[in-house]
Amino acid sequence: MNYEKLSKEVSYALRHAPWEYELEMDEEGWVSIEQLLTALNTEGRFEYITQNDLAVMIDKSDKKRHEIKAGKIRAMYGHSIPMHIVKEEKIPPDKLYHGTARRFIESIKNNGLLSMSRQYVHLSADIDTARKVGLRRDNSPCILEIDSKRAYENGVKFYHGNEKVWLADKIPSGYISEL
Ligand code: HQG
Repeated sequence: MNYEKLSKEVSYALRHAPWEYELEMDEEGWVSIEQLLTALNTEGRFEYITQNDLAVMIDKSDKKRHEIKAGKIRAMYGHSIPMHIVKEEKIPPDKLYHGTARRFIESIKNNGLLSMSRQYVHLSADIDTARKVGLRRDNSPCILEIDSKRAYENGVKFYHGNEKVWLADKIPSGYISEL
């Protein structure tokens, strides 16, 4: 089984296009594993996929992107679908980080960090993770430090993604500095 390819397709289904797979998603992003397996196995792009394959996929992945609970599966972050996915609000650590391309810095300084095509701004718990995120878009990414303590105290909401990924609403530029 190509678990990386499977993870990409499951992320696509759960973050961006559940309707293409006829999935009923609840407001926290959960879908029935049975529905997902039926769609994937009907499509026939993979060998026959079982619930255990989904568990192995999550286990082998470099990042914790999905979670399984009580016969359901969901993406932990990354959503772009029109239906709002409710995330658990959480008090952030004092500092968070965001790795991005140098070409976006000017706009981020002017407009703050925006969620762009996703539902939330994505932040990293540590600099190393932020650098990896930034490397997706720039060979020499820029790492931004977010004064999340002050932002939180002033009413910016933060949410749990996974142990490395934090989510937030718009971060105004006054809380952002370049490392
Ligand atoms: C940028 C991956 C101009 C922002 C990663 C980013 C992450 C602005 C891009 C997760 C802006 C959006 C999310 C502004 C933000 N002007 N550009 N005002 N505000 N941007 O992919 O954070 O492997 O939606 O800097 O590792 O890069 O898929 O967000 O460059 O955890 O599991 O707009 O996706 O995880 O890009 O990445 P994205 P992201 P997976």
